[in-house]
Amino acid sequence: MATLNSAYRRLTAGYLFPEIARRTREFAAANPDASILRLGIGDTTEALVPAVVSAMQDAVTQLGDVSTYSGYGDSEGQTALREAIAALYQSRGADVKVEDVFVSDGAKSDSANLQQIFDVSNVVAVQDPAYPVYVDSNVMSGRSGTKNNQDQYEGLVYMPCTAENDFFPALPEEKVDLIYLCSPNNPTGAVASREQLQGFVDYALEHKAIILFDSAYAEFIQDPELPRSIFELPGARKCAIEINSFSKTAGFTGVRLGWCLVPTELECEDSEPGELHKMWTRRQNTFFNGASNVVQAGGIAALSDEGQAQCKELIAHYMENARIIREALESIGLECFGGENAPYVWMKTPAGIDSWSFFDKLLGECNVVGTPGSGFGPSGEGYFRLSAFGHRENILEATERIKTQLSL
Ligand code: PL4
Repeated sequence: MATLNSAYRRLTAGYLFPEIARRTREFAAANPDASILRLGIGDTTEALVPAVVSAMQDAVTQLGDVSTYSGYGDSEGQTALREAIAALYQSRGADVKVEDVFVSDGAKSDSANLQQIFDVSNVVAVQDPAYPVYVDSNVMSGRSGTKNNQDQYEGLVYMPCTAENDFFPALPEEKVDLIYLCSPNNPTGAVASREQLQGFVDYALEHKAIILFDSAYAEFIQDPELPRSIFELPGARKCAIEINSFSKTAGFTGVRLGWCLVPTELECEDSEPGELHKMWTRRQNTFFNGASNVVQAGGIAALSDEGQAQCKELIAHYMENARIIREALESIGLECFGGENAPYVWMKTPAGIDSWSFFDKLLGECNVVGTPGSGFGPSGEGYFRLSAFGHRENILEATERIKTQLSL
C-alpha cells in the first residue's frame, strides 16, 4: 500500500507565481478589454544575444552530422563550460576551482535539490521575505511543522529583512544549520556588503553550519565595492555553496542553464574532508543526466568575451527599466528600495494597504501586474515588488499609468 508524502499537506497555499498568473487570468477574463502589463514574474523578455544564438545553432548542426554527433555528457557539465564558469569567478578574485562547478538546469532546482545531502533534522534559516522555493521545498522535504498564526512554518527560522535593518538580517540568535542567503536579493533588491556576508561566514564556521548562497542576480550589481560571490570572502570555501544561473544575465529563463559551486573543502558537523563534495557528485550522477548539450554550448558562448559584452548590454537595458520604475514611483510619493543593484524595485504599499489588496488595486486601476510582498514571507506584508524584466515600451506605459491612474 503506497502512502503519500504528508509533508506536502503542510503547505498552506499554492506556489506564488502560478497564483499570480491565475489571478491575472481571472481578471483578464472578467475585463476582456483591459490591456494588461506584466511586471509581476521576473521573466526575461529581450532576445538571446547573437553570440549565444550562433553557438546554439552550430551545436544543433553538429548534432545533425554523424561525425560530430554527441549523446549523454557528464552530469557535472561539459569541462569547457565548467572551466569558463570557474574562470569568471577567478577573474574577480573569488576562490573557485573547476571541480567545484556543477552545471544544472537552473538555480531553482539546485536551491531545492541541494538539501538532499543534508539530514532532514537540520534547522533551516531563511531571509524573510525570500524567493519562495527555499521555504516551500524545505516544508515539502519534511524540515518544518505546520504554519503558525504568524504565518511562519514551525521549525524554520525566519530572519526578518525590513527597512529597519536595510533588508539584511541579523545573525540568528539560535544555532541553525542551513542558511539561505540571496544577494542581490529577490525580492527586496538589497545587496549584502562584504562585512555583512563575512558575519554570516564567521557564524557558519563557528557553528559548522552551511550557507546556501543564491547569486542569480550577481551580474546586476553596479557598485564595484559590493561582493558578487560569497567566495570573495575568506573562509567561505569551508562553509558555503553558491547557486547561480544564466536565466537573468543571458535571458535563459526558457532555455534553462545554471550551476552551483560545491567546494571540495566544504564541511559540516559530521562530515569527513571532501565528503560533501563527493556526496553532491554522487547525487547528481544518480539523479541528473546533465544539461542539454545545445544549451551548454550557449552557456559557453555567453561567457566568451563577445557574449559577456552582449549580455552586459542586456543587463544595462533591464537596469534602466529599474531606474525608470523607481523614479516613477518616487515621483508620486511612494517609498522605494532596490532597483539600483538589482532588477527588482521593492516599494512600501501606500496608506498601509496589505500586499494582496494593493495587487488588486494596481491591476484594477492601472491594469498592471506586480507581486505582493507577503507572497515572499510574512515580513514582506505591506510591501510590493515590481520587476524590471520588460520591454521598454511596456515599462514606460506601465509607469505612466501608475503616475496618472493610481489613486493614492
Ligand atoms: C518564476 C533568487 C523569478 N517560474 O531560472 P532559474 O531556475 O535559474 O532561477 C530561478 C530563481 C532562482 N533564484 C532566485 C530567483 O529569483 C529565481 C527566479 N525568480 C521571480 O520572479 O522571483 C521567477 C519566478 C519561476 C520560478 O518559480 O522560479
